Amino acid sequence: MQPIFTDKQDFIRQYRSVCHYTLGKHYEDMGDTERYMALATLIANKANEVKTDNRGANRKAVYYFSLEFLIGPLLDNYLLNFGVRDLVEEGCADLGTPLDKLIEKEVDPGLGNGGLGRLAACFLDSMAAEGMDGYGNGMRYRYGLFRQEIEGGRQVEKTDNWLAKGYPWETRKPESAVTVTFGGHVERHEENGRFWFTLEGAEKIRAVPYDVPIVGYSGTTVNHLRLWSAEPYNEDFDLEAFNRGDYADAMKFRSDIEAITTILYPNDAGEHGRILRLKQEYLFVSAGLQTILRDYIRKHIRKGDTWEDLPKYVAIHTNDTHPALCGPELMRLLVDEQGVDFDLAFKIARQTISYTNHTVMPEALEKWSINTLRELLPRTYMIIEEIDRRYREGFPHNYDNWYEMLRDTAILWDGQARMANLSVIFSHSVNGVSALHTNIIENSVLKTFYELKPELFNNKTNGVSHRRFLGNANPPYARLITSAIGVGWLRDANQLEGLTAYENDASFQEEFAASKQWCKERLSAYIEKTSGVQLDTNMIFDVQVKRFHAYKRQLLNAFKILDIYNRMLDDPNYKPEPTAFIFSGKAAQSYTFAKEVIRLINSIADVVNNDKRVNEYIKVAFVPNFAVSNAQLIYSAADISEQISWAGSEASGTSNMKLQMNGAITLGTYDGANVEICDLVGNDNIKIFGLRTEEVDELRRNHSYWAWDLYNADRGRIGRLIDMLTDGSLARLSGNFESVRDGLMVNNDHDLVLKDFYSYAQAWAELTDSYRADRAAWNRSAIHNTAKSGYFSSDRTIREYGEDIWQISGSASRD
Ligand code: 26V
Repeated sequence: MQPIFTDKQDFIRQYRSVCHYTLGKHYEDMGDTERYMALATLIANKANEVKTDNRGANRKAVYYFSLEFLIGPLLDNYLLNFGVRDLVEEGCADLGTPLDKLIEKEVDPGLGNGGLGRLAACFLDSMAAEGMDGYGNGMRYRYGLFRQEIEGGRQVEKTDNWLAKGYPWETRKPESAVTVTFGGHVERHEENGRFWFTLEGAEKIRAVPYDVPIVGYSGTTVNHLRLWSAEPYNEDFDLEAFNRGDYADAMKFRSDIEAITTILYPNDAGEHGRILRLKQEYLFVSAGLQTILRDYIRKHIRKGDTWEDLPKYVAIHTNDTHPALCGPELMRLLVDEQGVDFDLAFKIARQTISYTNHTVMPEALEKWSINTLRELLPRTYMIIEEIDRRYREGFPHNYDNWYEMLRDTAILWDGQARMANLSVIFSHSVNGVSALHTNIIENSVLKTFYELKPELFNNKTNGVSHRRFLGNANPPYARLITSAIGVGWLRDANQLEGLTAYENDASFQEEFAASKQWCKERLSAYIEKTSGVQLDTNMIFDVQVKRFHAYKRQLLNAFKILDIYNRMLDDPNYKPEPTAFIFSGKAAQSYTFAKEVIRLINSIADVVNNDKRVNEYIKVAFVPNFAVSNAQLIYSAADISEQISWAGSEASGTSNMKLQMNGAITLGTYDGANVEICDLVGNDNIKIFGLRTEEVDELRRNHSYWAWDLYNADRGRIGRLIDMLTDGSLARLSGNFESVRDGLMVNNDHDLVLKDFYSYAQAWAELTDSYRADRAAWNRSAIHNTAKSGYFSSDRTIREYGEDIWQISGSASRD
């Protein structure tokens, strides 16, 4: 692979020339945003030039279908992957604006909610790094997930107009547009005993793709992420209405259609806009599949392969149930448009499609009303109905409880289509995202399917892009690691294991501490700018950053802080190890409880940070608008990683992995991938607390937990925390917290916040005591955490998907 720039001078010359021909200006006449735009355009052009058409047509490709891709800023990552980061940094410094200043100008597209969307982006990075033909298929939302501002402690949602200045990484591909239809009715035709179906009178929509190049590490493989945008099928609008002055009427056709790709639905969005959400799911599924089949005809059918060969060349992966219509839609295209026999089409679909489940929360399992499906997608629904009918017909009756088993697994039941069941029935592989989670789906969420077909199920423990979340996010630590073990860890994260040889090295420990200090200073400057809170960088940085959700228990963390506060006020001799508690994350607009927890944390911050009696010891900061870009600043600066969901609730978690990589010690429950972190780093290098999954299950089965018992038994501590929610102690900023109190005391503390409280408070005290007692030991443990984090590179995860599910291996050599 030729380097994209031969040297610094070559880079400067090409950069200047892009300034000139794309923006029509000299570098010297541009502001920083324009300079960023020109640099991003230059790198995007380089990526598009590599765009890997150098592969044989006979290689298998995987298409990763996801409604969410949280790709984050790309420039810094692509410079690293192309191996020109240092050279470009020097070139930019020579020219005038330092690279860091340009990187700050990049938008961070909010095309996802949280872990699921970021995982999809990490997978794109790893597929390209591993040299796989791996493509993303998703949606180009006009507005990303809302921008979060905090006013009076409350989350306020503002539109995220990420495309306002244009997006230099995307290329519109009108020549690859396809037609997607909604509504209409199905007509049956028959000729010589053969029959077929057509869809009549449907509304046509034009789906136009925008491609974003995905640059793999070393720059040899460049794949793409294809994002679909909905546009009118034709522009024959009502000229008469327009001429009458009824502009809104004349243009209504346009806004109805464009609505499909206008916004990203927030997780836990409630009932609003459900039909629009279903249209989104169908649009990117149908458009993506049409593209795949069109390519397959060109590359394979014309050369003599048959449709039966499709699974040899194509794997389609569905990220949760959002793309679940892939199965029936692929069948529709094969049967109606390519004349493939129904049974064969089903077989092809199953061999091609695989599915990952990402949650055990019952409210997140998608269901659609049969009436809605039938009306919106008459022909695709017909196929679902036929597959469901055959499933029932062929269901084994040799089980005593066959009826219950059928009820659990059929696609259609009680007027609803259950998308998880649809996904399982149309897939050859179903996986969970951590060992514990896979266990739970096998033994409860999808239990009956597991009984019927255990061979379908497998685990793929999540991973994260170590290049982005360590290499880009933590420059001083990345340099230190490279100076110790060489640069090979960027390609092969397992090489981080080599750091175990340095764990006990005093000077390495000191340099690690210095890199942490640098990151803390960078973060505290950011926090001061964005939330006005000043943090002392000598404090422990204790971090909980993720979506706000009851099961993730930010409330437990908030109670711990209040408890430390109370104890300090009661006992002037009690001095905790100075700690900054840092929170960040969004709550869904309609998720009242989660939003109240955000307001609570900001109210606690208001009280604690303004109380001179305590604020040399404890500080609380809420970082607004959590996104990939500020996440990178936070992970790298953390000492303690809070992973405190109740056991059995968090499918995997991925911030736990990103924080571990950066040398933070996990304070967590035995949940999700925390279990595997614990196995890898050993009990001495993690702090586990709280009920185990089996204990939670048992307590829920026996109804043996009564929150009021804890309140009454400990009025002075637990009771006091509850009372503070409503007695005005925290009300100064924006009032009391009645609904939070009700969640605990009226709904009997569903998320076991009070139940796990003592164990948690004690674990925190022990962990921070150990920080105070022996800093060298702490640093050793932190370095050990990094050394053992190679397993959590998404490169490893992707290799496992490739081998076990997709039957694809990458071309990247692992030297
Ligand atoms: C559900 C819905 C429902 C309605 C509208 C939008 C929407 C968007 C997403 C979801 C499901 C979210 C599931 C999810 O995010 N799971 C997370 O996946 C991570 C990657 O596997 C994992 O680390 C987290 O533990 C898991 O919560």
